Amino acid sequence: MVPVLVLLLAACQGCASCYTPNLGQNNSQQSNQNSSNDDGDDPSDGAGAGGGTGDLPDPPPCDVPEEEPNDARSEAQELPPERWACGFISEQGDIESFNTVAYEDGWMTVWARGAAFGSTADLQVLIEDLDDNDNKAGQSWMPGSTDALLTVPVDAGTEWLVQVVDDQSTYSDSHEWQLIATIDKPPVEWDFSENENAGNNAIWSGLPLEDGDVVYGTLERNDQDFWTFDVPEGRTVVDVRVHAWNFGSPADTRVTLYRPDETVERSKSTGETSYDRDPLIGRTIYDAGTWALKVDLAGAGGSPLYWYTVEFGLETTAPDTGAADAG
Ligand SMILES: [Ca+2]
Ligand SMILES: [Ca+2]
Ligand SMILES: [Ca+2]
Ligand SMILES: [Ca+2]
Repeated sequence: MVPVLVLLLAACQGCASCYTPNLGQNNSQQSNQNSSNDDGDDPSDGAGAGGGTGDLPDPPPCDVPEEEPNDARSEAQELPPERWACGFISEQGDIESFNTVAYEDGWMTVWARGAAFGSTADLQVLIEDLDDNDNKAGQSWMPGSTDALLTVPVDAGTEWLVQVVDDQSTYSDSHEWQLIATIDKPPVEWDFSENENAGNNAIWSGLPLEDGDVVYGTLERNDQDFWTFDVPEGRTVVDVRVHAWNFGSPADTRVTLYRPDETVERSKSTGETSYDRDPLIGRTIYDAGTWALKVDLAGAGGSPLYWYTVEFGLETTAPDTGAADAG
């Protein structure tokens, strides 16, 4: 489901009705009372609407409606995997707290949604491993949407605190939200992972990259991950493409290219637009030798949940271009 969710979200930023989960279909309280109304009124004229149910509120539109107070972690409600919770950011500083369990190894997606049904909330979601308070992340996702989504690697049996807040600290009776946690396969693929044990915080100690490699790493607080690559004589085009934020990682990353003399060739924290937080670098370079590529965080945070991949490309053309014209 994760790739499907991501694709659906990515395909329709800002649209009003991209994904319509099966909400509330099991609520048996709905509408059966009206059958006792045998006065012959045209049922479509609406004149007697609601008359049979008195002051009863609408049935909750989800499996786990919030039960205030739920602000404190000690008040967290249980949220089973694959079930929707729902409620309202209804007062200043309102926090909605849930506990969920990763029932298998995989990647957990936590999605707080509101945009598709006209919520006025700008949602932010926060997660924290209940056994390791440093293993936490938050995100107010994504450009073009007021929803929030996190996709992070989790181990089977880990228990998580999941909280929803309004990113702007506003509230109202139209700050409605819905929340789900699911486990699925990783949203990206890679060839090999970083090796922190080899000391990749130092410039020349990172693993070597070759054309076509896709590599994976995570960014703890104050972490930096170096990789190296060899540039032959000639004209070389280097392509670096990070996948993180756009696939639900909390990591807002930055990429820096270092020349063989350790000076900076290029540093970038955005993609094709300034709103794209996944860096993209396409650069023509001429200095032969061993180069370094650094990935670190442009934004705050850092934990084992702050994952990224780098797609690396390196293409060199012959060093003697122009020689034919000389003769
Ligand atoms: Ca609430
Ligand atoms: Ca609350
Ligand atoms: Ca790392
Ligand atoms: Ca590192």
